[in-house]
Order: sequence, then C-alpha cells, then structure tokens
Amino acid sequence: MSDERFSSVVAPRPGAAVALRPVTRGRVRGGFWGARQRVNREVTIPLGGERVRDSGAFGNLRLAARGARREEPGKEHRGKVFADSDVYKWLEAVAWERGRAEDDDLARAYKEAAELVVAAQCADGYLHTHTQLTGRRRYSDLASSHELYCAGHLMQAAVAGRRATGDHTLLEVATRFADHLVKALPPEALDGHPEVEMGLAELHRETGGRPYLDLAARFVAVRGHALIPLKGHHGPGYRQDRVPVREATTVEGHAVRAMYLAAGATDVAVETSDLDLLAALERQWRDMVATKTYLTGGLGSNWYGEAFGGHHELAPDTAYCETCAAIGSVQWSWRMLLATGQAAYADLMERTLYNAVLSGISLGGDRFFYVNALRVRAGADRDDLRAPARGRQDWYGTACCPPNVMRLLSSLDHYLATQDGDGVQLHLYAPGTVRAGSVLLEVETGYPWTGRVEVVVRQAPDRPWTLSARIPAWADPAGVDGRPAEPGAYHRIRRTWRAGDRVVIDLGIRPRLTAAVPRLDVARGQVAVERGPLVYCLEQADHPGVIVDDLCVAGPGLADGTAVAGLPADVVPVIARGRVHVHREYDGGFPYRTAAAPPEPEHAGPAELTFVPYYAWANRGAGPMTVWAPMHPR
Ligand code: FUB
Ligand code: ZN
Repeated sequence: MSDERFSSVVAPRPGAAVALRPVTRGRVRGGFWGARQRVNREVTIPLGGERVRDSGAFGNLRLAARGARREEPGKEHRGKVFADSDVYKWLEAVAWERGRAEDDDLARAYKEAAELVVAAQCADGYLHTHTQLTGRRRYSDLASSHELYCAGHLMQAAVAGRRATGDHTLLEVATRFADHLVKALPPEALDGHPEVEMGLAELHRETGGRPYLDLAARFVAVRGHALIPLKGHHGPGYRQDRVPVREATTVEGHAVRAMYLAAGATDVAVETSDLDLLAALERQWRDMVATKTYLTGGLGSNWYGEAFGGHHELAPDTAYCETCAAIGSVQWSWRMLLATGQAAYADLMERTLYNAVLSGISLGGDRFFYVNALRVRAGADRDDLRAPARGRQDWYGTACCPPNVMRLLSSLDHYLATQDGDGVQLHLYAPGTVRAGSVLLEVETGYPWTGRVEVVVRQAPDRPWTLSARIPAWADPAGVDGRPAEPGAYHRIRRTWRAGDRVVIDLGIRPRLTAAVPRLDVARGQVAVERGPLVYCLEQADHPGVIVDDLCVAGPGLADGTAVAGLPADVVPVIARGRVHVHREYDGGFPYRTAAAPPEPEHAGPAELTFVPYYAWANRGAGPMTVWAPMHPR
C-alpha cells in the first residue's frame, strides 16, 4: 500500500466549518507510542479477537445469520445487548492496523469476522443480534436496547475498513443499515446511548449520503426533550435527555454517553455550519474542563450511573473514570480542535491519552482497567469486578473498554497533526512522519521522557507556508530554535521551507508539583507530581514497610530518578522528599477528636518518595496508590 493513502478517523467534507483538516497520513514510528502500538498489534488485538469469540459475540452473529435467513428468531443470545459493538470495535482496530501494515493474519481475521457481519444482516438492512435472536420488536426499547449504539460502531468500523484498506465489505453492510434507519425510524426515536451520531456523520463523509447526516442532526435536535422513557432510578439527565444539546451549559449523566453525544454533535455542527450548536459545545467543553475533569483527564466521579458528578465533585478514591469516557473525551476534543484550531483542545487530548486512557491497559497489553481511580486506599473494597483494588482484569462481562483502547491505539497516527490553507500543525509529539499533500515532515523525539522534538522537512512546496507546533500549557519555559515560545498556544514559523530544514522544539520537561483550586476540596492541602504530559502517582510497590496512605510530600524539591524495578527501563520516575505521617496516640477507635485540640500529626521519619507514571501503576501487582498526597513541609 502506498504511504499516501488518506487515513483518518474523522474526515470533514470540503464545505465543513472547520479551521483544521486531517493530514493525508501520520505515521508513528517507534518511541513511546510506537511501543504501545506494537503491543496492541502483537498482543492486544489477537487476544481481543479470542476474548470476543469466547464471549459469544461472534456466535451471536452466526446464529443471527441462520435466524435472519430462515426468519426464525429465538436462538439464545450470549452476553450483553451491545455485544455486537465489541465485534465492531475490534474490527475497527484490525482495519486501522491493516492500514498501518498489511499482514496475512490480520487480513484473514478481518475477512472472517466481516463475513459473519455480512451474513447476520437482515434482508432489509437491519442488524442487531440481540433483537434478532430474542425476537423482541425492533426499536421497541431504544432506551436500553443499544440497537443504534451498535449501528454507530458498525458504521465507524466500516469507514475504517474503507479508509485503511479500501475494503468495502462492511461499508456495504453499514450503508444498507443506515438506509434502513433513514426509512424505518419513527421521527422521535432516540437511542438511550448516543454513538450512532458519530457513525452516521462519518458515513456521510465517506459516502456523500446526505440523509445520514440529516438523521444524525435529527438525533441531536430531538435529544434533551425528555422523550426517552425513564428506566430505574435514573432521571432524563442520565441519557442526556434533560436539556437540548444547544441549550446545555455543562455535560451531565453517563459520561461515555455524554462524550459520544458531544463528539457526534460536533460532527453535525461543523458539517451543517451550525455555529450556534458549536458555540454551545464549546461552552460545555470549557465547563467540563473547569469543573468535572480529573487531573488525569478522567471523567465521571460517580459509580452510580457511571456518571458525571456535580461541579468540582472529583473525589480521587471513588472516581469512576471509565476508560471509554476518556476515549470519548479524546474523540470530542479532536473534533473541537478541528473545528476551532485552539490549542486547549489538543492539551486536554494529550493529557487524557497519556493518563486516563493509557491507564486502561497493562504494559503487557493483556490486562485492563475499566475504572481508573486516582487513589486506592489500603484495604479498599475489592468486591466489584471493576474495583481498581482488584488490579487489572483479563476481560470484563461488559467489555466496552478493551476494544475501545485497541481501536484508539491503532488509529493514534491520525491525531498527530492537521493542515489548513496556510500550513501544517503538529499537535502530538511522537517519532514518525507526517504527510500533508506536498509536505512531508519527519519527527524525531524521545518525548515524553525528553522535551526535545526535532522536525525535519523532507519535502515542501516552493512557496511560503507555516509550520505550527503546539506548546503545551505546562511547558514553561519552552523554546523553538532557541527563541522563547508561549505555552498553551501554537508557535508558528512561516517561510519557504527547503528539504533538510530542521526545527528544534524544546518543551522543557522537568518534574513539577501541581495543586488544585481550593474549591476542589478533596485535594485541599495536597499536591500531585507531573512531568511533561504525564501525571505521576505513589504506588505501594515502591514503598515497602510503609502504607502509601501515610506518605506526604515534605518539600518542593523534585528530581528525575533512575530506572524503577519492574517497570520498563525508559520510564523516568520522580523522586521527592517526604515523610511518613502517623498518629501514634491513635488507638484505632473512633477517628474524630475535638477541633479545639486536634491531634498533631507525628512524623515517623523522613522518606524518599518514588513517583511513577500513573499509566504504569498496577503492573507490579495491585496495592494502594495515590495521585494526590498531602503536602507537609514541617
Ligand atoms: O452501555 C454500553 C457501555 O457499557 C457503556 O458505554 C459503558 O459505560 C458500559 O456501561
Ligand atoms: Zn467502557
């Protein structure tokens, strides 16, 4: 395959109201993300195929194929109502991988699974194995059935297949299903779980079919009028059906649903040049960042409803921070970045990728976190299978997160850079290449361990154009070619570039202490350690003989450490001066005292604290961990 095949998860149409457009092709080659992509390809995706098969999801398609052909529904469906989406997300990952490098095993696996999908589709284009096999009336329980949620994932997988490899197999299935939806759905039908909006928008972009975009726009417009039947204790906000998207000032309810809806609504806004809708989404995004986002970029502070909490309700230990919500956040921020060109969107994307997303998968690529809390106490509850105190799991009964990580890692190349009429913008730093029309750039860097990024122009048109490099908000000081660069913005250099020209970006990576605004009460008096885009944590494995809960930071001095036992050699730990903080007189009874004479903490001695990247925690067994630690200079 030619290196120049256009490959992008999101591809706005020519008339779309976007500031930036995807480049022809980004390629990560080696480095931090290259290593993760290699594990994804060699370990996670093959293992994912086995787990999806073991869960019964391929079997459901096989049964539906028989039932659909013979019109005799009623065979036993295995797994959740959204089991089909696991197949589709996994297929999407395989497709993007095939686009990165074709491989017989991947091609065979893709073909076999795609043929099952083709066979399972009903003659009129409908496809949802749970409905087909249970005989439930189609669209009769859209609040819970996930029929359109699965359709959306099918559409995204289909578009990936086409863009990555030119394979039309799934695109035909997705198009027939979408045609059916356009005709068959009652005007006020809404899926309880947004997702189909993004799928329809991308199908429109890929095929030019306007009715697909119109249907997505209708879903966005109809939502928020409390039309979805309520289930259980949840109010309409849980399914984002309380306030219309264009009136909402914040994100609420189930966090994954909220992110998928916002991302799909952004697609609709830019494709229809609906600037009011876009302004509403910008407002919601800003409120989310200001009041509902964890330091890691994680989203969702409530286990109940897997949902956002109120403003500044960001307890680290009970955080839900579902891996899928972080992925949805990356999808939304990327779309907002394309729409506006503003660096803040890329900043959040990067924070979320390196921390809240990456924590969802083990270094070996074979174990997963569903919930990504920022603190696990000694003796934390392990009852729920998702409890971080149990450590990462092989798979989950609700397996939405693992294949979501797979498809994101296999398409990560698409998020490196963009282009506009004036030039090329670099957003994420990884070694590799960026092809944008007649421009070819090569990037060399050890990021995020070092802050030095070298960009070499390999091909360029013979006219002036602008190379823009994102300077993350934390990068202070930062420089480009020895001149100061402003953090939180794009550093722009306009000239007629020649092959061989080189730009050196220095992002001044060094460890730093971070505190939260006082209103974030759960973090008052505490600090976190960050280094470049990485959030760090204290993990039990590095502090034998003491409990992480008792550690506090004693001073502002931080230093890079050397390799940590049990973690890859390139991982840079951060060393801090600390103390072990105990109350010797505390008898283990009722833990409260009069405020008039609070017990003075006693320091059981100095301690050297070793902070490790949050994404890497729980790779040496599960145990206590914390991102925030008390700051006690005395
Ligand atoms: O409902 C489908 C997926 O299952 C959601 O996105 C996740 O939160 C999990 O509940
Ligand atoms: Zn999930």
